[in-house]
Amino acid sequence: MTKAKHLRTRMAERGLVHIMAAHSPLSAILAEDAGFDGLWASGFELSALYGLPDMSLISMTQHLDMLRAIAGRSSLPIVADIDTGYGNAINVIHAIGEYERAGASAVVIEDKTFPKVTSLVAGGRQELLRIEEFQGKIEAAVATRQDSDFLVIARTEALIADLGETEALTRAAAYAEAGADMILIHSKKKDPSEIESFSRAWRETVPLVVVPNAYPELDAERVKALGNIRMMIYGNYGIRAAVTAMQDVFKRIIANGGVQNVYKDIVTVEEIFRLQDMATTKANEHRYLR
Ligand code: SPV
Ligand code: MG
Repeated sequence: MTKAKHLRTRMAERGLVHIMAAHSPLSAILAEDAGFDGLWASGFELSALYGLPDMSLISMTQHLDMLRAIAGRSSLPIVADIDTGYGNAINVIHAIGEYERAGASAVVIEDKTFPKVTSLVAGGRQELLRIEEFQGKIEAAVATRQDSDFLVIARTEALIADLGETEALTRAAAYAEAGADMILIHSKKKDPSEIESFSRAWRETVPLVVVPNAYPELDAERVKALGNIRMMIYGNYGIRAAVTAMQDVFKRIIANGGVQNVYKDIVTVEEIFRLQDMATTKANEHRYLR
């Protein structure tokens, strides 16, 4: 069974899958250990890893390189965040081939113009494509995929752009008509009211995806009660967790003039060896180095 088929099966069986953001193979290994159903190859997280804002500054090649490295160290399906698809429908055709070959099981394409501006920043310049143009991009993605289980997820930024629920519903329905397997509805509101209202108003059979970054209190129980959301993506939690831990430890080392206090609060080197699968390398050394 392909990873894409596995992801679809899991959604059908469990009703809801939990997808964790990964910005590196190591964060992917940690997400798999923790029990997530899949990985989100997040543009925001990779941009932050490079110390850059998430504004189409990271190239497709950089994102693909990281996705390949992640796919090489994790058995989980990967949902690739391909932003606007790197241009028009022709760029999308190229991107789908590249991402499928790199090991992605799904892509999310958003209806913003290129270059995009990250969704949650205050006062962000949020410009949307014409509906017909974005439908062409979705149709191109669907027609290009080789594996029919590979998911094409259309993301509307209508609520992010303050265009209101009616526009969001119109766009989502148009993208479903163009062949999208799922609709990602994004919101920057601090509470989930916009998402819950959209979900209740959504009458199509195409299921929804949410990213509870701005509205953290929308948990799995509330999502399940809505009935048409099949995927939750924890969009920036990997990089925020890493930053929290590093900021704390780095500050304490400076404050304490050494590592004499922090060493017991961080994982051992042996734990890193485990994550690196050092045991296999040791066994290979024993077997092959003569
Ligand atoms: C990402 O993780 O790159 C996302 C989610 O697209 S958000 O940053 O909240 O828009
Ligand atoms: Mg993104």
